[in-house]
Parts: sequence; structure tokens; C-alpha cells
Amino acid sequence: MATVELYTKGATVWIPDPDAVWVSAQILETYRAEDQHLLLLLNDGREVRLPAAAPSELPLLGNPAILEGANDLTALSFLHEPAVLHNLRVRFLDYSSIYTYCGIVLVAINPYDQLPVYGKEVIDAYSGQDMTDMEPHIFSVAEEAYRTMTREEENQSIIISGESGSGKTVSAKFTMRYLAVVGGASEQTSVEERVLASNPIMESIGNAKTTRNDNSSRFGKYIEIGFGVTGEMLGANMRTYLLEKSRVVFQAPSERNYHVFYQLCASRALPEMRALRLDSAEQFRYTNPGGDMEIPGNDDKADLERTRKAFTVLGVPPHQQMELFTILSAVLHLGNVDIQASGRGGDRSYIDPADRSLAVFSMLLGVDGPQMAHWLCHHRLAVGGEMLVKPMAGQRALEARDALAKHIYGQLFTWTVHRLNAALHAPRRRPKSFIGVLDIYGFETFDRNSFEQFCINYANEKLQQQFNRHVFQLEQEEYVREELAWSRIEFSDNQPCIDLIEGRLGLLDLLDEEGRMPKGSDENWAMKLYDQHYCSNPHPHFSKPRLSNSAFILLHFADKVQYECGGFLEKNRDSVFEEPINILRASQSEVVAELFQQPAPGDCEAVAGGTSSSPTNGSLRSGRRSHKEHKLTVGFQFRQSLQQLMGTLNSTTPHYVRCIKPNDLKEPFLFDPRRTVQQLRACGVLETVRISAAGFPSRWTYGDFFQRYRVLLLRGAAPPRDQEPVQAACRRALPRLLPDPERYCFGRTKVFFRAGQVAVMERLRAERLRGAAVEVQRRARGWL
Ligand code: AOV
Ligand code: MG
Repeated sequence: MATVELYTKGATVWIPDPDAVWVSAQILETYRAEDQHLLLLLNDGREVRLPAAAPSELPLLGNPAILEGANDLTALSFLHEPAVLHNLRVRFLDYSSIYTYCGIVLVAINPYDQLPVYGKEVIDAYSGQDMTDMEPHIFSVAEEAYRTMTREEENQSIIISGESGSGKTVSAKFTMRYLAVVGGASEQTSVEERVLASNPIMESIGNAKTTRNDNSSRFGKYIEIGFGVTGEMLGANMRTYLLEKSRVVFQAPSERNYHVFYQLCASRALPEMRALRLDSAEQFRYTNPGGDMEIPGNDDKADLERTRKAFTVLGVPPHQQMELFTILSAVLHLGNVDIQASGRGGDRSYIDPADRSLAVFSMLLGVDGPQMAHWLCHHRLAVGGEMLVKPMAGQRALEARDALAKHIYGQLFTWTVHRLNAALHAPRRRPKSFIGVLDIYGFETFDRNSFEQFCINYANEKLQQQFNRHVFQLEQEEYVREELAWSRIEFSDNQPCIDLIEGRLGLLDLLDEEGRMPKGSDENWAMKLYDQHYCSNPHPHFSKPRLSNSAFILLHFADKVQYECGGFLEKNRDSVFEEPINILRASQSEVVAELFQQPAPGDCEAVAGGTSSSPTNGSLRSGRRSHKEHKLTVGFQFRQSLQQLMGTLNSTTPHYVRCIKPNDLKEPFLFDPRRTVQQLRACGVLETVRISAAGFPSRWTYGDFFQRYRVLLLRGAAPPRDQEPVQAACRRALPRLLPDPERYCFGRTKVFFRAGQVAVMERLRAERLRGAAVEVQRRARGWL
């Protein structure tokens, strides 16, 4: 799209750079094709000759100065990566503006600093204002959603994405706070207070310290906040997505388990907590593998106080809170139960009858200790229609113990969500419409990626598609509304990648199928994947690493990710033995019993096939599950819940927030261009820009256009008074200014331009003004 006439002396261009990603340079000599090069002055004072045999080899052009720091990226005339990056940097570093629009998307850069822009007075300033009149802000997005909802009585969604630590959860909380204020009565009534109180509770049980974020959400959340006809908040309902349960029993170096465990350990000396027999977090297997117990600036004991207050606000009485804390403490004690291998060749396992942790665990949960010990080391097995009791080998018993701990935690999490939803339910009046806030884990890639990353990235792939399609549709609608004679823009949909994951014979299908095989294994699954998507019918988004037979590579919209197959089968099954659960179900404790009455979502149709309970298949199976049906796998359920989420999002008016983490050091106002650009590419901001650039990205109302370019349009004629002549003047003059009719298009109320055309207009305007100035001087000197 190089517009050769713009490569003039003094213009700026962007040159790729290994550190800064892009650096700007000034053109020293106007480009002439026959020279086959462009002479440039770099920032550091060096002059370089850039080979450019053809116009297509010319570097990207910088934007005209009037657009510098524009608060909407799509207003840039040249819409390309360096322009976007530069503009965000200028706003962030020079103006401390962390928010910028990119069309309908709000880009939010994490400042890692407390900014004075979230107070009540700022909320009041945004309340009732039109989005286009206000500086970009998370509040302007919330306000826009709120106004659209009340005006059109339609449901809205605020979709927040971005990588780990980029500020999604913080943004979601500010959004909720904003809505609580504008949707509240003059004094804060209990509904708003309850909705906000759900945050500390969910963070206690669903957030943890990771290497990326001290308060990383390990679950996805969509909270629908319901409003009445006059825009008053009535209640809320949340849906959660795929909690990372593996964290309950294991954490990587310098990571932590869920916050609530440390909160409890830190509060163990409180009189009411003594009964839980807690110790410091170092003493528990489940809380110490990360090795790093403290979070700077964090007070676990004070946080438990906050959690308890929030529970109280939500109407969970203290005795019920204690039951929750009891179950959580029991999980910690369960982790400390020692299981020893015994028998010949270690094919059995055994728990010392005097094991103190087992005793405390059983006491806390109100179950029989010896019975529990027995069923932690044995399992029931259906063989030829008969039930046998088989001992478990040491390693398997340990895995079964951990599976039980994960299961208990998962049930507790689900129970809490139900409990909070009941407390947030609008009691009498049905909400007229809702605003849903989506705060989900962002696209992630680690050194080693497993089933969790696969699911998370799959979710992001779905969200990206929802986003792309929406942006396109909006563009199209605007063009139709403006009655542009316009042909469809091409765009690359990520459907092929999604099909590869969730379609027929896709990765999830084959994984479920492998899980049903008596001898199913991660290795066999990998072979089937290669066979299906690599050898016989190569899929463009799938490949096999050259040096591995147990990994695969997916080409996601954001990046290539290599996944290790090991563990996929078991994580997808997520099974747990039924016998210890039956014991818990018979517990004296009200909450414990309740927790296991209702099967976990994963367990509702939990029945394993007769054949698959063969001891060789290596999975944990329930003896009771003997019907010829299958437990719903994690992948299957996740696919369904995403489908449902997409349905919901598509039935609402979406508003998008893309959070950017500008550096990995959590350093205030440090802008690492390499990290930033990587996220811009991954989160679809550049894709939006690309979509925009493929059509007519710049648009002005005839009036605004006329205002700016009247010197070009009028040539000294008197300004027209009303709308019609302004439009007529534009229509008359433009063909003369831009000879190529492909470069602009007249709409009903606006004039549309292809990328780069505003720069052309700016140059013409500058020349005209310069010419006019010379003329004035000449006249003044009496030459005319
Ligand atoms: P995330 O939700 O996007 O990560 P958070 O919202 O937890 O990230 O943000 C991480 C940290 O960045 C916060 O704890 C704050 O210290 C800081 N931060 C983020 N936004 C702001 C802001 N607007 N002003 C000041 N500080 C901010 V994850 O949940 O890990 O994907 O799973
Ligand atoms: Mg988060």
C-alpha cells in the first residue's frame, strides 16, 4: 500500500530493530525509483542507505504529527504495528495515559502503580457521559455498557482479556465498582455491597501466586449483574470456568497454593481456629512445594479477616464459614497423610494406624478414620460381574489421595459459587437486563505446556473468533448504514484451528476416545493425532516436533505452542475413587455431607464402562460405576461450557477490554516494546487494526472533514452555511485532491478513506497553508 509520493524529504519512516522492535528515521532525500534506495537519518545520528528497488520495498511511513498521541488508534492514518506501538508508548510514558481506544476495544496498559483515577469523583465525571466525549477509561467502557443497556434494554458484556498479570481482574473489579455506584441508590444498599463482596471470596479460593502474578486467577469467571428498568442494580449471578485443581496438591517453584490456605495458617492462633489444628504453611505438603510462602505487601492474616467479613456480608453465617475452613484445613491434613508402599514388590500400600494427620483429617470431617485409611489404600473393582477389593500400589495410592484432595477442593469451590449465587439472587424483582463481566485466564505459553494451557488457549481461541466476527460485522453494518458501494473485506477466520480442537476427529474427540480404550495412553493418543492430522491429512494448524513422539504443536492465532501429551488422558478424565467419597457423604458435618450429595459437574453422569475398569488401564475408577456409560470428561464439559458462553456473549452487545502487561518486572511505568508488541499481536489489537486497514479505516463526518480541510476544498470561496453545501463541496473537491477513486468513498453522513489517505490530505493541506503564507508575505511587501 506504499504511497510513493509520501516518501519525501523530512517524512518519517519505521525501521525494524531487534531491541526497540521499531525505530523511527527521517528521510533525507525524496525517494526516486531510479535511485533504488532511500537515504535515511537514524535517531542516533547515523545516515543509512536503505535499498528499495521497488516501491513495495519501502519502509512503513510514520503518521502525521496531528495524530501523535491520538486516543483512538484507528484514527491513525497509517495503521500498522509501529504506529500502534509508538502511539501507545507516547500516551503511556509522556501522558501517563494507560487507556487508549482501538476502535471498539479499550487497550489498558498495566501501570503497576497506584493512579489517582479511580475515585468517586472520577466515577461521577464519567457517569452519564457519552463515550466519545471522554478520555478512554475503564469507566467509559462501563458507562457505555450501562447506558446502552438502559437505553436499549439489551444485555451487555464486558469482555476482558490479556495475558497473566496484565490487569484483567483489577479492570473487572473497577468495572463492578463503577456499576455498583451508578446502579446504586444514594446510600449503598446491600445489593451492591454483596456483589462487590463476592470478589474477595472468589480471590481467596480461586487466586494464587504464580511466577507471573502474585494474585493470579486460576479460574474463569463471567458475572452477570442484573438491573431493573430504571438502571438500579438488583442482583448478580456468576458462572465459573475450569478451576486449576492441580494447584491444590502441587505448585511449581516460588508459586503458592490458593490464598485461603495461607490465610488460615496465618490465623491459626485465633481462639476459634485452634480446633483446626493448623500449623504454619511450611508444615504442609500441599502449601510448601513452591518454597516461597510470603507475598510482599500481603498480609494473609488480615486477608482472612476480609474474607470472613465478605462472607458475612453475603449472609454466610459464622458457623457455616467455620465449616468451610474446617474442610479446607482437612485438605491440608490429608496431604500430610503418609502412605507407605508395602507388600512384595510394593504392590500394596499402608497407612500407620497412628498417623496423626489421618486422625485430624477424619476428626475434622466427621468420618471414621480406620475406614478412611482402608479406602485410601484399596479400591473396589468389578471383575466378571463380581466386586473385588484390590490393594493399591504405593504410587497409585498417593495419586488417589491427591485426587481426593483435588476433588474435595473442587466441590468446595463449586459449593461456594452456588452459595454466593443464592445470596446474590435478586429476591423479588426479576432484572430487566444484565451486564456480564468476563474475566478469564489469558492466552499462555510456558516452557512446558500441558492440558491446562491447552484448555486455556482453546478458550482464548474461541474468544478471539467471537471478537473477530463481531468487529467485522460492525464494520459491515457501518458501511451498509452509510450506503457505501463496497465489496466484502477478506478476513482470516480462526475456524480451522477451532475445528482442529473441537470438531469431529479433532483433538478433544480423539482424547475422549482414547480415554475410553482399555489400554488407552497418552502415547497412543499422540500417535493418533499424528496419524490423523499430520501424516494422512496434514492440518495447517497442527505439527509434530521433530525430536519428540509425545508432543504436538498447535498454531494458535496468537502463537505457536508446543504441548506435552503426558498427563492429558488423566487430566481429561479427572476421576476419583468412589469409596472415600461415600464415606464423606455419610459425614456428621452438614456442609461436608451436602458437598458430596450433589455430584460435581464432572460427575453427574459419572459412570465408567465395565471394560475400562480393568486394572491395566491405570486410571482411578469407581467400583460403583459399572454401567455401560461414560463419565463426562473435562474436555467435553469445557467445550460445552464455552459453547454456552459464546451463545451468551453473542446474544449481548459486547464491549472489549484488552489488558497489556508492559514489563515482566512489575516495574511502574516501564515500557518494554518487545513484550508489548508480542501481546498486541496475540490479543488481536493488531488484528483489529488489520481488519480496519483492509476497509476504510479513516472516516470523518462531512462537517469535521470540511473544518479541517477547508483550505483545500474551497479555494477562497465563502463557507457554506448548512449541511448540504458542505457535503457538496467535499464531493466536488475530493476527486481533484485524490485522483484515485479507490482511495475514498462517500457515505451518507461521512466520508471514508483508505489507510494512509489522511497523511496525503495532511501533506496537501500543509503545502497549501505554506503557499498561502508566502502569498501573504508577498502581498505585505507590496510585490503584488
Ligand atoms: P490478571 O487478572 O490479568 O492476571 P491482575 O488484574 O491480577 O492481572 O493484575 C496484576 C497486578 O497488576 C495487580 O495485582 C496490580 O498490582 C497490578 N495492576 C493491574 N492493573 C492495575 C491498575 N489499573 N492500576 C494499578 N495496578 C494495577 V491472571 O488472573 O494471572 O491472567 O490468571
Ligand atoms: Mg486475574
